[in-house]
Amino acid sequence: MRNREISVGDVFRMQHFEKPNLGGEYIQKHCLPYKKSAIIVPYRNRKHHLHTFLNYMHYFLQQQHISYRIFIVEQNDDYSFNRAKLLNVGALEAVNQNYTCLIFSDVDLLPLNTGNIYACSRLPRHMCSAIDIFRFNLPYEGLFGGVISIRSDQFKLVNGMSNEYLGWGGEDDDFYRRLKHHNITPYRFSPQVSKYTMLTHNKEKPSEDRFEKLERASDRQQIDGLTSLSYNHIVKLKSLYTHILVK
Ligand code: NGS
Repeated sequence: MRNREISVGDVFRMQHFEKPNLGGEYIQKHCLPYKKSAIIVPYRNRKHHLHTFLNYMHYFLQQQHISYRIFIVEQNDDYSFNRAKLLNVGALEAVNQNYTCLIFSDVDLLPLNTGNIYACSRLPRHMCSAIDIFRFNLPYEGLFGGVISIRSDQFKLVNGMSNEYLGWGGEDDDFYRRLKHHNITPYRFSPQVSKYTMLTHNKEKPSEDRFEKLERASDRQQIDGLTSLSYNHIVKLKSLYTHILVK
């Protein structure tokens, strides 16, 4: 496969893709998959983005000749959005279905280079270092949010993400610290390959206690994460994705 850059205009054009299996699973027909990628998306209340994301991502991922399934993990209450907890839930569901490669993606981020492979390697990867709204510049070196890949064994090793970040900001920095604590340093592909476009939306108000939580991040690592995760959920198989509704 040759790397190909996709123009932002083409992102919004309806592109052809093969119909995935019910639940948004796509299995390569011409080679047995060695590994399958779980694309896990925390979600609430952004129907328009979801529609664009699903149609574009199936098209994009199928260019990469990988096997994958898209999981949409939706928060079904009016409390502040808990992005990291939704990712923990999605990861557990994916692991239960034998996925060993986890790709966490926000619903508003669309990759523009087919060389940005949605698969896992030895180290976790920050996949979206060059986003158009930041003029394709990385805001800071330790940024580990937006779209990342990580193997499920590494995710379990660091006890997943913290469940305690309500509202916008900080949970990804906390996760980065967990990895560093275990001497795992994420890496990046070149900015050219890591190009994304972000779908437009109003900026959310940052949560007020995120810095306070971050300060005590390492104290909580053992007790706050996959080991303390409790939730109720319903799983439904939709034509383009597996829907996990979480309370
Ligand atoms: C940091 C946030 C991160 C966030 C990053 C990029 O300031 O959670 O900005 O945000 N950390 C804290 O607030 C402690 S972005 O510019 O992409 O909207 O991911």
